[in-house]
Amino acid sequence: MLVKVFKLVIIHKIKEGNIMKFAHLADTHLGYRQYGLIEREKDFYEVFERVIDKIIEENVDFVIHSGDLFETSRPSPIALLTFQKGLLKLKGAGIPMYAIAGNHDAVMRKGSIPPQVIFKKLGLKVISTINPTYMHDDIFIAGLPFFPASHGKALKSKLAELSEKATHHEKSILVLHQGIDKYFGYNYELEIGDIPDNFDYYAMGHIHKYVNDKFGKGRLVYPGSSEIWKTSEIPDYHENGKGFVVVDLDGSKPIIKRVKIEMPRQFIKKTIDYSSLESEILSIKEAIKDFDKKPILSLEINNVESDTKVIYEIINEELGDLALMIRPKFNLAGQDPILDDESSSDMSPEALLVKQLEKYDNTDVNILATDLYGLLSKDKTEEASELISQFYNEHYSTVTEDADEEPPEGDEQTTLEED
Ligand SMILES: [Mn+2]
Repeated sequence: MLVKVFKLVIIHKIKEGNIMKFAHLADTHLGYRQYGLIEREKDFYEVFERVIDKIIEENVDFVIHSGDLFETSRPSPIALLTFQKGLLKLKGAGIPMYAIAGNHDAVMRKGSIPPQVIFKKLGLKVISTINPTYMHDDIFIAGLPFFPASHGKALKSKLAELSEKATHHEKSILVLHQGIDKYFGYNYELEIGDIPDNFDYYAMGHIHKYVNDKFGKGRLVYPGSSEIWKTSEIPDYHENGKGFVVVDLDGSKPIIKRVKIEMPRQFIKKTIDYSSLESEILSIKEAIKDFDKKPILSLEINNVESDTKVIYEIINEELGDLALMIRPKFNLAGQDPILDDESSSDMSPEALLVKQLEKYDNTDVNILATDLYGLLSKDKTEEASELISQFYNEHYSTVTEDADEEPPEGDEQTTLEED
Protein backbone atom coordinates (compact mmCIF):
# COMPACT_ATOMS: atom_id res chain seq x y z
CA MET A 1 0.00 0.00 0.00
CA LEU A 2 2.74 2.38 1.02
CA VAL A 3 4.62 1.53 -2.16
CA LYS A 4 1.53 2.32 -4.16
CA VAL A 5 1.17 5.73 -2.54
CA PHE A 6 4.85 6.40 -3.09
CA LYS A 7 4.50 5.47 -6.76
CA LEU A 8 1.54 7.79 -7.12
CA VAL A 9 3.52 10.65 -5.63
CA ILE A 10 6.36 9.98 -8.04
CA ILE A 11 4.02 9.88 -11.02
CA HIS A 12 2.35 13.06 -9.84
CA LYS A 13 5.73 14.75 -9.47
CA ILE A 14 6.87 13.70 -12.92
CA LYS A 15 3.63 14.87 -14.46
CA GLU A 16 3.85 18.15 -12.64
CA GLY A 17 7.47 18.45 -13.68
CA ASN A 18 6.62 18.06 -17.32
CA ILE A 19 4.13 20.85 -17.37
CA MET A 20 5.75 23.47 -15.15
CA LYS A 21 6.49 26.18 -17.65
CA PHE A 22 5.43 29.78 -18.05
CA ALA A 23 5.24 32.52 -20.65
CA HIS A 24 7.02 35.81 -20.04
CA LEU A 25 6.09 38.95 -21.96
CA ALA A 26 6.40 42.70 -21.46
CA ASP A 27 5.94 46.10 -23.04
CA THR A 28 2.75 45.44 -24.98
CA HIS A 29 1.88 49.17 -24.81
CA LEU A 30 -1.84 48.69 -25.51
CA GLY A 31 -3.38 51.96 -26.63
CA TYR A 32 -0.26 53.35 -28.31
CA ARG A 33 -1.17 55.26 -31.44
CA GLN A 34 2.09 55.43 -33.38
CA TYR A 35 2.38 58.46 -35.70
CA GLY A 36 -1.12 59.37 -34.53
CA LEU A 37 -2.53 56.60 -36.75
CA ILE A 38 -5.52 54.55 -35.59
CA GLU A 39 -4.25 51.71 -37.82
CA ARG A 40 -1.08 51.50 -35.73
CA GLU A 41 -3.11 51.44 -32.52
CA LYS A 42 -5.07 48.50 -33.94
CA ASP A 43 -1.82 46.74 -34.91
CA PHE A 44 -0.77 46.73 -31.25
CA TYR A 45 -4.12 45.16 -30.29
CA GLU A 46 -3.84 42.59 -33.04
CA VAL A 47 -0.37 41.56 -31.94
CA PHE A 48 -1.57 41.25 -28.36
CA GLU A 49 -4.36 38.92 -29.48
CA ARG A 50 -1.85 36.83 -31.42
CA VAL A 51 0.39 36.67 -28.36
CA ILE A 52 -2.48 35.43 -26.17
CA ASP A 53 -3.48 32.76 -28.71
CA LYS A 54 0.12 31.61 -29.03
CA ILE A 55 0.54 31.45 -25.24
CA ILE A 56 -2.50 29.17 -25.02
CA GLU A 57 -1.07 27.02 -27.81
CA GLU A 58 2.15 26.73 -25.83
CA ASN A 59 0.21 25.13 -23.00
CA VAL A 60 1.93 27.03 -20.19
CA ASP A 61 0.98 26.99 -16.50
CA PHE A 62 1.03 30.73 -15.98
CA VAL A 63 2.01 34.04 -17.58
CA ILE A 64 4.16 36.90 -16.31
CA HIS A 65 3.73 40.39 -17.76
CA SER A 66 6.65 42.62 -16.77
CA GLY A 67 5.08 46.04 -17.18
CA ASP A 68 4.03 48.64 -19.74
CA LEU A 69 0.96 46.53 -20.39
CA PHE A 70 -0.72 49.80 -21.38
CA GLU A 71 0.77 52.84 -23.06
CA THR A 72 -0.53 55.16 -20.34
CA SER A 73 -1.85 55.00 -16.80
CA ARG A 74 -5.24 56.09 -18.17
CA PRO A 75 -5.91 53.63 -20.99
CA SER A 76 -8.84 54.07 -23.37
CA PRO A 77 -11.81 51.70 -23.08
CA ILE A 78 -10.62 49.88 -26.24
CA ALA A 79 -7.21 49.26 -24.70
CA LEU A 80 -8.82 48.05 -21.47
CA LEU A 81 -11.26 45.80 -23.33
CA THR A 82 -8.49 44.32 -25.47
CA PHE A 83 -6.64 43.33 -22.34
CA GLN A 84 -9.80 42.06 -20.65
CA LYS A 85 -10.55 39.86 -23.64
CA GLY A 86 -7.06 38.38 -23.56
CA LEU A 87 -7.12 37.87 -19.81
CA LEU A 88 -10.48 36.08 -19.98
CA LYS A 89 -9.25 33.89 -22.82
CA LEU A 90 -6.29 32.85 -20.68
CA LYS A 91 -8.58 32.32 -17.72
CA GLY A 92 -10.76 30.07 -19.86
CA ALA A 93 -7.68 28.02 -20.63
CA GLY A 94 -6.84 27.83 -16.92
CA ILE A 95 -3.78 30.09 -17.21
CA PRO A 96 -3.38 32.81 -14.55
CA MET A 97 -1.39 35.98 -15.20
CA TYR A 98 0.96 37.84 -12.85
CA ALA A 99 1.68 41.48 -13.68
CA ILE A 100 3.58 44.54 -12.52
CA ALA A 101 3.15 48.17 -13.58
CA GLY A 102 5.84 49.69 -15.81
CA ASN A 103 6.92 53.32 -16.17
CA HIS A 104 4.19 53.89 -18.75
CA ASP A 105 1.27 52.48 -16.83
CA ALA A 106 2.40 53.26 -13.28
CA VAL A 107 1.22 56.40 -11.58
CA MET A 108 3.99 57.97 -9.57
CA ARG A 109 1.66 59.83 -7.29
CA LYS A 110 0.89 58.77 -3.75
CA GLY A 111 -2.46 57.06 -3.32
CA SER A 112 -3.07 56.31 -6.99
CA ILE A 113 -3.39 52.93 -8.63
CA PRO A 114 -2.18 51.47 -11.93
CA PRO A 115 -4.82 50.25 -14.43
CA GLN A 116 -3.77 46.62 -13.82
CA VAL A 117 -5.64 46.77 -10.49
CA ILE A 118 -9.00 46.96 -12.31
CA PHE A 119 -8.50 43.35 -13.39
CA LYS A 120 -7.84 41.80 -9.99
CA LYS A 121 -11.45 40.66 -9.77
CA LEU A 122 -10.99 38.89 -13.11
CA GLY A 123 -8.07 36.97 -11.65
CA LEU A 124 -5.09 39.14 -12.58
CA LYS A 125 -2.43 38.73 -9.90
CA VAL A 126 -0.99 42.20 -9.47
CA ILE A 127 2.51 42.25 -8.03
CA SER A 128 2.84 45.56 -6.17
CA THR A 129 4.78 47.18 -3.36
CA ILE A 130 1.96 46.06 -1.06
CA ASN A 131 1.71 42.53 -2.50
CA PRO A 132 5.23 41.85 -3.79
CA THR A 133 5.22 38.04 -3.51
CA TYR A 134 3.16 35.05 -4.61
CA MET A 135 3.54 31.30 -4.62
CA HIS A 136 2.66 29.40 -7.77
CA ASP A 137 2.74 25.80 -6.55
CA ASP A 138 6.26 25.66 -5.20
CA ILE A 139 7.62 28.53 -7.30
CA PHE A 140 8.24 31.76 -5.43
CA ILE A 141 7.32 34.79 -7.56
CA ALA A 142 8.52 38.16 -6.30
CA GLY A 143 8.52 41.54 -7.96
CA LEU A 144 8.06 45.28 -7.82
CA PRO A 145 6.47 47.89 -10.05
CA PHE A 146 8.72 50.41 -11.83
CA PHE A 147 10.78 52.61 -9.51
CA PRO A 148 12.25 55.82 -10.97
CA ALA A 149 15.97 56.38 -10.48
CA SER A 150 15.21 59.02 -7.87
CA HIS A 151 13.87 56.17 -5.67
CA GLY A 152 16.90 53.99 -6.22
CA LYS A 153 17.60 53.66 -2.53
CA ALA A 154 14.09 52.40 -1.74
CA LEU A 155 14.25 50.03 -4.72
CA LYS A 156 17.52 48.50 -3.56
CA SER A 157 16.29 47.97 -0.02
CA LYS A 158 13.10 46.32 -1.28
CA LEU A 159 15.18 44.07 -3.55
CA ALA A 160 17.24 43.01 -0.54
CA GLU A 161 14.03 42.05 1.32
CA LEU A 162 12.78 39.98 -1.62
CA SER A 163 16.16 38.33 -2.01
CA GLU A 164 16.10 37.26 1.64
CA LYS A 165 12.61 35.78 1.20
CA ALA A 166 13.75 33.87 -1.89
CA THR A 167 16.37 32.02 0.12
CA HIS A 168 13.53 29.97 1.67
CA HIS A 169 12.43 28.59 -1.69
CA GLU A 170 14.01 26.21 -4.12
CA LYS A 171 12.74 27.94 -7.27
CA SER A 172 12.27 31.68 -7.52
CA ILE A 173 11.45 34.34 -10.08
CA LEU A 174 12.07 38.09 -9.79
CA VAL A 175 9.81 40.37 -11.86
CA LEU A 176 11.01 43.94 -12.53
CA HIS A 177 10.48 46.79 -14.97
CA GLN A 178 13.79 48.62 -14.84
CA GLY A 179 16.75 49.58 -17.00
CA ILE A 180 20.05 47.93 -16.07
CA ASP A 181 23.37 49.56 -17.03
CA LYS A 182 24.69 46.40 -18.69
CA TYR A 183 21.90 46.36 -21.27
CA PHE A 184 20.76 49.97 -21.37
CA GLY A 185 23.30 52.62 -22.27
CA TYR A 186 21.72 55.57 -20.50
CA ASN A 187 19.09 56.48 -17.93
CA TYR A 188 19.09 53.15 -16.12
CA GLU A 189 17.91 52.75 -12.52
CA LEU A 190 20.00 49.72 -11.57
CA GLU A 191 23.52 48.56 -12.10
CA ILE A 192 23.92 44.86 -12.70
CA GLY A 193 25.63 44.54 -9.29
CA ASP A 194 22.50 45.91 -7.56
CA ILE A 195 20.43 42.91 -8.58
CA PRO A 196 20.25 40.07 -6.04
CA ASP A 197 21.84 36.95 -7.50
CA ASN A 198 19.84 34.21 -5.79
CA PHE A 199 16.84 33.99 -8.15
CA ASP A 200 16.48 31.35 -10.87
CA TYR A 201 14.83 33.61 -13.40
CA TYR A 202 14.69 37.39 -13.86
CA ALA A 203 11.51 38.36 -15.73
CA MET A 204 12.42 41.86 -16.90
CA GLY A 205 10.56 44.56 -18.78
CA HIS A 206 11.44 48.07 -20.01
CA ILE A 207 14.08 47.47 -22.66
CA HIS A 208 12.28 46.95 -25.96
CA LYS A 209 14.89 44.73 -27.55
CA TYR A 210 15.38 41.04 -26.79
CA VAL A 211 17.96 40.24 -24.10
CA ASN A 212 18.68 36.73 -22.82
CA ASP A 213 21.65 36.64 -20.46
CA LYS A 214 23.15 34.35 -17.85
CA PHE A 215 22.63 35.82 -14.38
CA GLY A 216 22.23 34.69 -10.78
CA LYS A 217 21.24 31.03 -10.53
CA GLY A 218 19.82 31.06 -14.03
CA ARG A 219 18.87 33.60 -16.65
CA LEU A 220 17.84 37.22 -17.02
CA VAL A 221 15.48 37.94 -19.92
CA TYR A 222 13.94 41.02 -21.48
CA PRO A 223 11.42 39.62 -24.00
CA GLY A 224 11.30 43.06 -25.66
CA SER A 225 8.24 44.96 -26.80
CA SER A 226 5.57 43.01 -28.65
CA GLU A 227 5.29 45.52 -31.50
CA ILE A 228 7.67 48.04 -33.07
CA TRP A 229 7.15 50.95 -30.69
CA LYS A 230 10.02 53.00 -32.07
CA THR A 231 11.71 52.68 -35.45
CA SER A 232 15.09 52.28 -33.71
CA GLU A 233 13.80 48.82 -32.69
CA ILE A 234 13.77 47.62 -36.29
CA PRO A 235 17.36 46.22 -36.39
CA ASP A 236 16.63 44.16 -33.26
CA TYR A 237 13.32 43.08 -34.78
CA HIS A 238 15.16 41.76 -37.84
CA GLU A 239 17.64 39.93 -35.61
CA ASN A 240 15.42 38.50 -32.88
CA GLY A 241 11.85 39.06 -34.02
CA LYS A 242 9.13 40.34 -31.69
CA GLY A 243 7.31 38.09 -29.27
CA PHE A 244 7.73 36.49 -25.86
CA VAL A 245 9.55 33.61 -24.21
CA VAL A 246 8.45 30.31 -22.73
CA VAL A 247 10.49 29.28 -19.70
CA ASP A 248 10.88 25.77 -18.37
CA LEU A 249 12.02 25.91 -14.73
CA ASP A 250 12.18 22.18 -14.09
CA GLY A 251 15.87 21.50 -14.56
CA SER A 252 18.75 22.95 -12.61
CA LYS A 253 18.91 25.81 -15.12
CA PRO A 254 15.90 27.41 -16.80
CA ILE A 255 15.38 26.57 -20.46
CA ILE A 256 14.29 29.53 -22.56
CA LYS A 257 12.38 29.23 -25.80
CA ARG A 258 11.90 32.35 -27.91
CA VAL A 259 8.42 32.50 -29.48
CA LYS A 260 8.20 34.95 -32.35
CA ILE A 261 4.96 36.60 -33.34
CA GLU A 262 4.44 37.80 -36.87
CA MET A 263 3.90 41.57 -37.08
CA PRO A 264 0.65 42.58 -38.76
CA ARG A 265 2.38 45.30 -40.77
CA GLN A 266 5.78 45.70 -42.39
CA PHE A 267 8.24 48.53 -41.94
CA ILE A 268 10.28 49.00 -45.11
CA LYS A 269 13.44 51.07 -45.09
CA LYS A 270 15.19 51.82 -48.37
CA THR A 271 18.07 54.00 -49.45
CA ILE A 272 17.74 55.18 -53.02
CA ASP A 273 20.02 57.14 -55.32
CA TYR A 274 18.23 59.99 -57.00
CA SER A 275 19.48 58.88 -60.42
CA SER A 276 17.53 55.62 -60.14
CA LEU A 277 14.48 57.05 -58.39
CA GLU A 278 12.01 56.05 -61.04
CA SER A 279 13.00 52.39 -61.29
CA GLU A 280 13.29 52.10 -57.50
CA ILE A 281 9.80 53.46 -57.02
CA LEU A 282 8.52 50.95 -59.53
CA SER A 283 10.20 48.05 -57.78
CA ILE A 284 8.84 49.13 -54.38
CA LYS A 285 5.40 49.44 -55.93
CA GLU A 286 5.69 45.93 -57.32
CA ALA A 287 6.88 44.57 -53.97
CA ILE A 288 4.13 46.05 -51.81
CA LYS A 289 1.10 46.06 -54.05
CA ASP A 290 -0.25 42.75 -52.73
CA PHE A 291 0.45 43.30 -49.04
CA ASP A 292 -2.48 42.54 -46.73
CA LYS A 293 -1.78 45.67 -44.77
CA LYS A 294 -0.22 48.81 -46.13
CA PRO A 295 3.41 49.06 -44.95
CA ILE A 296 5.23 52.01 -43.43
CA LEU A 297 7.88 53.23 -45.84
CA SER A 298 11.06 55.00 -44.80
CA LEU A 299 12.81 56.25 -47.90
CA GLU A 300 16.16 57.97 -47.91
CA ILE A 301 17.00 59.58 -51.22
CA ASN A 302 20.62 60.54 -51.83
CA ASN A 303 22.17 62.95 -54.32
CA VAL A 304 18.96 64.86 -54.79
CA GLU A 305 19.33 67.37 -57.64
CA SER A 306 15.81 68.66 -57.81
CA ASP A 307 13.17 70.38 -55.73
CA THR A 308 12.37 68.01 -52.83
CA LYS A 309 8.75 69.07 -52.95
CA VAL A 310 8.47 67.80 -56.51
CA ILE A 311 10.10 64.48 -55.58
CA TYR A 312 7.79 64.11 -52.63
CA GLU A 313 4.81 64.61 -54.89
CA ILE A 314 6.07 61.97 -57.30
CA ILE A 315 6.64 59.46 -54.48
CA ASN A 316 3.26 60.19 -53.00
CA GLU A 317 1.49 59.85 -56.31
CA GLU A 318 3.11 56.49 -57.05
CA LEU A 319 3.12 54.93 -53.58
CA GLY A 320 0.69 56.97 -51.47
CA ASP A 321 -2.22 54.58 -51.91
CA LEU A 322 -0.11 51.51 -51.22
CA ALA A 323 1.59 52.69 -48.02
CA LEU A 324 0.08 53.58 -44.66
CA MET A 325 2.71 56.24 -44.25
CA ILE A 326 5.72 57.46 -46.20
CA ARG A 327 8.62 58.97 -44.31
CA PRO A 328 11.02 60.46 -46.85
CA LYS A 329 14.44 61.88 -46.15
CA PHE A 330 16.29 63.88 -48.76
CA ASN A 331 20.03 64.32 -48.98
CA LEU A 332 21.06 66.97 -51.50
CA ALA A 333 23.78 66.25 -54.03
CA GLY A 334 27.22 66.78 -52.51
CA GLN A 335 25.87 66.41 -48.98
CA ASP A 336 27.34 63.58 -46.96
CA PRO A 337 24.34 61.41 -46.05
CA ILE A 338 26.13 59.82 -43.11
CA LEU A 339 26.67 63.19 -41.40
CA ASP A 340 23.15 63.80 -40.26
CA ASP A 341 21.76 60.31 -40.38
CA GLU A 342 21.67 57.38 -37.96
CA SER A 343 23.99 58.42 -35.13
CA SER A 344 22.34 61.71 -34.22
CA SER A 345 18.80 60.96 -35.35
CA ASP A 346 18.90 57.72 -33.37
CA MET A 347 19.58 59.66 -30.20
CA SER A 348 16.35 60.34 -28.40
CA PRO A 349 15.77 63.75 -26.78
CA GLU A 350 16.23 61.92 -23.50
CA ALA A 351 19.64 60.60 -24.52
CA LEU A 352 20.67 64.08 -25.65
CA LEU A 353 19.59 65.49 -22.28
CA VAL A 354 21.64 62.87 -20.44
CA LYS A 355 24.64 63.76 -22.58
CA GLN A 356 24.21 67.45 -21.76
CA LEU A 357 23.87 66.71 -18.04
CA GLU A 358 27.16 64.80 -17.92
CA LYS A 359 29.13 68.01 -17.48
CA TYR A 360 27.36 68.90 -14.22
CA ASP A 361 28.58 65.68 -12.62
CA ASN A 362 25.82 65.49 -10.01
CA THR A 363 24.09 62.12 -10.18
CA ASP A 364 21.10 63.02 -8.01
CA VAL A 365 20.28 66.17 -9.94
CA ASN A 366 20.81 64.39 -13.26
CA ILE A 367 18.42 61.65 -12.24
CA LEU A 368 15.86 64.21 -11.13
CA ALA A 369 16.18 66.02 -14.46
CA THR A 370 15.67 62.89 -16.57
CA ASP A 371 12.77 61.69 -14.41
CA LEU A 372 11.17 65.13 -14.72
CA TYR A 373 11.72 65.08 -18.45
CA GLY A 374 9.92 61.72 -18.63
CA LEU A 375 6.96 62.95 -16.60
CA LEU A 376 6.61 66.39 -18.17
CA SER A 377 6.85 65.09 -21.72
CA LYS A 378 3.77 63.04 -20.87
CA ASP A 379 2.01 66.01 -19.25
CA LYS A 380 2.20 64.39 -15.85
CA THR A 381 2.55 67.73 -14.09
CA GLU A 382 1.11 66.61 -10.78
CA GLU A 383 3.54 63.71 -10.52
CA ALA A 384 6.39 66.02 -11.54
CA SER A 385 5.66 68.42 -8.72
CA GLU A 386 5.34 65.48 -6.33
CA LEU A 387 8.76 64.28 -7.45
CA ILE A 388 10.27 67.73 -6.91
CA SER A 389 8.91 67.97 -3.37
CA GLN A 390 10.19 64.46 -2.60
CA PHE A 391 13.58 65.44 -3.93
CA TYR A 392 13.53 68.58 -1.81
CA ASN A 393 12.54 66.59 1.29
CA GLU A 394 15.27 64.05 0.66
CA HIS A 395 18.05 66.51 0.06
CA TYR A 396 17.24 69.78 1.77
CA SER A 397 14.59 69.22 4.40
CA THR A 398 15.57 68.54 8.01
CA VAL A 399 12.92 65.82 8.19
CA THR A 400 14.35 63.18 5.88
CA GLU A 401 13.41 59.95 7.56
CA ASP A 402 10.24 58.91 5.76
CA ALA A 403 11.09 60.25 2.32
CA ASP A 404 12.75 57.03 1.23
CA GLU A 405 10.10 54.84 2.72
CA GLU A 406 7.36 56.12 0.46
CA PRO A 407 6.59 53.74 -2.38
CA PRO A 408 6.76 55.50 -5.76
CA GLU A 409 3.13 54.69 -6.33
CA GLY A 410 0.25 54.19 -4.00
CA ASP A 411 -1.14 51.00 -5.50
CA GLU A 412 -4.16 49.70 -3.65
CA GLN A 413 -5.47 52.14 -1.14
CA THR A 414 -6.42 49.33 1.15
CA THR A 415 -4.99 45.92 1.78
CA LEU A 416 -8.40 44.44 2.52
CA GLU A 417 -8.87 43.12 -0.98
CA GLU A 418 -5.81 40.98 -1.17
CA ASP A 419 -5.87 37.84 -3.26
MN1 LIG B 1 8.07 50.02 -22.51
